[in-house]
Parts: sequence; structure tokens; C-alpha cells
Amino acid sequence: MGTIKSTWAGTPISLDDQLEDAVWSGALEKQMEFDGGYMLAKNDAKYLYVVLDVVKDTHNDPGTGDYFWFTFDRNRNKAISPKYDVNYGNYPGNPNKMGRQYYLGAGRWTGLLNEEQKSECKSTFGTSPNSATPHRIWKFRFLLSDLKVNLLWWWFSSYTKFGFRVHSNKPNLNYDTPANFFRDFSKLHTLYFSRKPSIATADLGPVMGSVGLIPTTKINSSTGRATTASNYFIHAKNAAFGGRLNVIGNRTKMDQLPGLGAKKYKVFHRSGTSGSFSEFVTSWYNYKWNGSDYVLEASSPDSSNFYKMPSAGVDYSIDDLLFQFDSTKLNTGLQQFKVKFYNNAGTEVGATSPEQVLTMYIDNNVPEVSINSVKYKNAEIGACGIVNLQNPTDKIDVNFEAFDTEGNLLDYSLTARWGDGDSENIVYQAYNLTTPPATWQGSRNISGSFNAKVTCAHSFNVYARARTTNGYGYIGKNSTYRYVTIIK
Ligand SMILES: [Ca+2]
Ligand SMILES: [Ca+2]
Ligand SMILES: [Ca+2]
Repeated sequence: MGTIKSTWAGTPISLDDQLEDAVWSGALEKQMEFDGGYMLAKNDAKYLYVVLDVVKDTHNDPGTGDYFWFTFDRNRNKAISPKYDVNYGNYPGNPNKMGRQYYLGAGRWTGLLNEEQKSECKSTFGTSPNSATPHRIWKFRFLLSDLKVNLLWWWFSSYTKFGFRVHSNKPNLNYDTPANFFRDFSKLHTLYFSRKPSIATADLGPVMGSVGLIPTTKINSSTGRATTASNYFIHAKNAAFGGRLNVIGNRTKMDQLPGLGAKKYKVFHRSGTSGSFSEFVTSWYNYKWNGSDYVLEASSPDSSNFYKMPSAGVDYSIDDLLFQFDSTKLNTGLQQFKVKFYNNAGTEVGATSPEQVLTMYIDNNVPEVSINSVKYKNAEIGACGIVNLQNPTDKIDVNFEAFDTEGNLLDYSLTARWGDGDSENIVYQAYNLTTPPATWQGSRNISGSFNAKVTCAHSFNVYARARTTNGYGYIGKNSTYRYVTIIK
């Protein structure tokens, strides 16, 4: 059972990039050795990039004389889950076209699925940092969503289980790692994903650098809402904050603090923007790398409300985490935080001037949704009602509410659904940053009309999402629906 730690890909990697290129930097140091060569991995929020550097296959077999299998235990239960776990392979005769098949059982598969494949592979032959003798190099780009991995929700699913085969006709080689992986998932290797994008230093606040992936400099100090560029990891549009929040230290500052004698720190908080700050008490868990695995480490303040500095040079699943808290425990509205560092004697060290105050608008109230009425020719059709259209072009009128009191609405929609997966969007409206006012409540009175295509039971669905982020993505949504049967 092996372990490999993927490193963060700051820029997307193309299958034409070489291991010698800067995009692959940092991966060589963490590569995993197998009998036939080395595996390297990097990832970003969208893809897992893998190279199998098969240094022992020194003959360039044409077609698919050299081939691979790549297996993922997508629910990470160390067992073959039929019709769920997958094995990737190249198409017969086409080493640069990858497909996948579901496992049915031990060493049994469905056959390549007929689907549009968004993950890719590329077969190349040449030298690499691992060997100056030209050899087989497989390159892969796996869509994380295909692997059932989502990095936006902090530590959940930050690993996957895998095994692979690389085969060569000449020389006649076959490496399965771990042995028998396609019959027995209990010993599959573990790949830990990186969830540590490097935020540009210039964007980080002086002490509290970011909230999740959102640099604190991107949070408006008077509204407490965050706006990031559309091409940033997380596109926040004047977003409020909610859920469990990670306040992450400025990396440069965190590196300097031990040299200034900092041993501990306190977090200060106040509700609103006036009055005195009080010492903030919270606790959390972070995964700490012990050399071969991530182990859970608990953090909480001592009896004087001092938190211990994170160990310098130790790899945590969330590096430089200053504090984490459950924002649902705070009031809705503006909340402010400060952090101060102290030496062993309790004297403040490393103070910045001016002192950094982090202001966040906390909103964990999801938008209200309701269907006010479903009418035909101005007459209400009750829930489960049946309506006969007098004319095939007649429309059903729906009036609904999608309303966020705090003005943190991201979008809302009204959709009709019927039959076997058929649907039509009737109304969709999204928050538009360029439209004042900067907050957006939506409305308690929104109308849409729908012309049924067929006689069927229909549901009218209202869906609204909050413009609230946990620093890794939007959270908070609400929905409702009403059923009516339309006969035309
Ligand atoms: Ca499984
Ligand atoms: Ca070969
Ligand atoms: Ca709200």
C-alpha cells in the first residue's frame, strides 16, 4: 500500500507539458516509486494530473502494444463497488484516447462506456528527470468530479484510492501496483490531494491572510462582503460569509513570527463595528502530516484563551490556519476579528501598524422561497389540482417568492418538470454585480407563465441560492415545489 501526495498546480497543466517544465515543479520530490518507474501527481480544483514515468519500458511499441489501466475506488471504501468504481484504459489501437469502464466484480468490467470523456491521456516516449534513456511516459488529466472528489468543501474527500497497470509488449513487461489491485481493493494506494493553492502574496492581508481561499484584501472593510476576479479559484460576487470558516495566516508573517519569539496568540472578536473586543474562544481539528499519513490534531485555547502557534515546518491539511469557527453561532450581520501574538512571558510581539481588523458580514439565513399561486385563467389550481386547457396554447401562471432579507441572493429560478426527466426553465435571474444596489433581495412577487407540451403531472419548482461563501464556494440554498396535472 503506497501513498502519494499531490502538489498544487498553480497553472493548469497540458498533456503536452514535460516533467522538466515549470508547471511540474515540486512533483518530482513527492513522486511514488513502483517496480517499473515513478508516478507523479499534481492537482488543482478541477483536475488531477498524473504522469507514469515508466523508465523500464525502453522500447516504443506502436499502437497499444504499450497500454495502461487506471483504477479508482470512487467511494473510497476499499472494496469493489459494482457499477460505481471505475477502470480507465486506452482504446484498442489508440494510445491517446482514454475511456473508462465500471467494475462489475473482481477483475470484471462493463466494457468501455459510450460517453463523452472529459478526462484525457497521452502516450509519449522520451527522456525524463528520472532517466536519460528514452522510455514510455503516460500522461493523464482526470476530472476531479469524475473521481467524485470535490476540494471546495475543505477537508472532505481530500484523498482517493487507486491502482494501475502499465504493460509493454517489448520489452515484455507488466507491472500491476498494488499487486492484484483489479481483483482486491483492500490494498489500493492512497493519493492525497492538495488543497493549498498559493494565493498571491500581494493579495494576502498582513496577519489574517485569507478566509479559506478568499484573500482578506478582497473583503470590503465596510460591507464585510468579498469580491474576487472571475478567473480566481473562487469567484465571489459581493459575497457574505457563512458556514464553518477558516481564517488563515499570512504565510510570510507566520514564518517570521517564531523568530520574533511568538509562542502563542489570541483571537479577539466583536459583534458589529463599535464597542470593545472580547477574547474569542473556538476549537477545531486540522490534519497534520506525520511522514506517512495525515492524522487529526485538535486545537483549542488554554485556560487564559491563548492558542498555540502551529508547528513551524510541519505540513497541515490547512496550512497556517489561525482559527476556525462555526459562523452559525454568531449573529447575522457585521462581525470583526483581530489576532495578537505573544511571547512566552505574555508580551505582545510582531504587532502590525495599523492593526488589521477583519470585517465579515455573516449571513446563514438562506433565501425564503414559496409558491404564492398557480393559476389558470385567473383561477387558483390547488396543490395536486388537475386543470383542463381549453386551448392548447393556453398558459399556466405561476407567482412565487425568492427573497433574502439580508440582500445576499445569488440567483433564483422557476422550472417546470414533467414526465421522465423533462423540464423547462420558466424564469431565471442572477445577481449582477454591475447593477446597483450592491445587495439584492430578490422579490416576494415574481411571475412566470408556462405552456404545457403534453398531458402530464407537472411540478413547478422554485430554487434560490444564497450569495454566501465559506471561503471555498457558495453555500446555502432553498427550494420548494407544487404539483399540478395539466391536460391538453
Ligand atoms: Ca468502492
Ligand atoms: Ca514498450
Ligand atoms: Ca440571507
